Amino acid sequence: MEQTFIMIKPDGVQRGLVGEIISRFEKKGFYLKGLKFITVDQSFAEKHYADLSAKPFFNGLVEYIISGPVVAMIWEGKNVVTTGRKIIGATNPAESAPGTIRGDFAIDIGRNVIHGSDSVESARKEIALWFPENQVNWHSSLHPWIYE
Ligand code: 3AN
Repeated sequence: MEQTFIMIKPDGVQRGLVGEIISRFEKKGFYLKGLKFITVDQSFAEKHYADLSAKPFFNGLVEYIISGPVVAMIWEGKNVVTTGRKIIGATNPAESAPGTIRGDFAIDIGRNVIHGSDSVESARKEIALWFPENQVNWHSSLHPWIYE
């Protein structure tokens, strides 16, 4: 089944939003397949954001991501990449709808609380980068109550 990479950024951790964010993905019916609480270094952050290396905000973005611990997660479920992005909301919190994570908890684009993969292909790459040791294999008993 489809998987996505979700990361609660240092501001989300510092502001005590970890439980709230995990809860939103759990309540939707997605399965948590991997989770780690880590502080990454500069070269790792530059790899994660390699696609944005030409952007003027790149250095600030890397500094922000390495400024404290993050919660890195793998979530699984039907259409989880696209639906996960909807739960998160638009990149710029000024444009993210109320009810989304960024719409409810963020103001500034450079402090937007959470990251979610933007395609199945980037999810695959990000999961390989953040979880090189692979993931715990388990099946949730919720399955028959969530899917037809
Ligand atoms: P998303 O995280 O919604 O996929 P991307 O991939 O375009 O958005 O941007 C990655 C991260 O870069 C964003 N989460 C945000 O923190 C930061 N970012 C994007 N655009 C800007 C900007 N104009 N100024 C500062 N930071 C930005």
